[in-house]
Amino acid sequence: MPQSIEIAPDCLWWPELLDRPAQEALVEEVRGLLREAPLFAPAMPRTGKPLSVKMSNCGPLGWVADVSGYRYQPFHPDTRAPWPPIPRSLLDLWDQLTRHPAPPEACLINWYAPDARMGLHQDRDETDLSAPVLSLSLGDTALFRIGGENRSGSTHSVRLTSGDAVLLAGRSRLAFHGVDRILPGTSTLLGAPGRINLTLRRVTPPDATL
Ligand SMILES: O=C(O)CCC(=O)C(=O)O
Ligand SMILES: [Mn+2]
Repeated sequence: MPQSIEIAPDCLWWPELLDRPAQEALVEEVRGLLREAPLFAPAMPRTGKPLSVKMSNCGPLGWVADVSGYRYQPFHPDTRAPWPPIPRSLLDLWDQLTRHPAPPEACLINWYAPDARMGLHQDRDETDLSAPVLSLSLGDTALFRIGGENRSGSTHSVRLTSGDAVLLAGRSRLAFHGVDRILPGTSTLLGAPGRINLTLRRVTPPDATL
């Protein structure tokens, strides 16, 4: 198991887990996924206010957000086509880093343009909250903020750089977290400023898909 740093209880960070060739290969896979399932513009429930991050998904389920709420669904909100499968390389990383007995069902693809951010939130739309959440960073550095299970609790930040992985597990599975901003121009990986984040999640209890 590669060396990790515990940045909050049971929240592990692997700085530069993926070397440059692995990052380049993953970016190529993501570009292919986005040709099949183009980025869509998620919106806040009720108000319909757009989020600054653009999104897509791969896997049997994808996370979507619109005026009617946050949810997982098996098809793209614009094209209505099923999401493409999760690449083998990501399934292998999930097995290696989570040791979770069931595979992820959703891989959210977040695209951060230079001015995009993600407010403090919990990942809690999954039915199976015992499974961890694994996130990978590609491209520009992000100021990632992590706290505890109460929104008003103390938080601290780490700089996630390209190739880093973060696992929200155990006591941090429901920790509040977010991205304050990205630092445009800190990576040459994408050939343009911006950041891709891939978030892998198990959504349903394992026997639900048997
Ligand atoms: O971009 C990140 O590092 C975090 C993404 C995230 O928290 C989410 O998609 O729920
Ligand atoms: Mn999250």
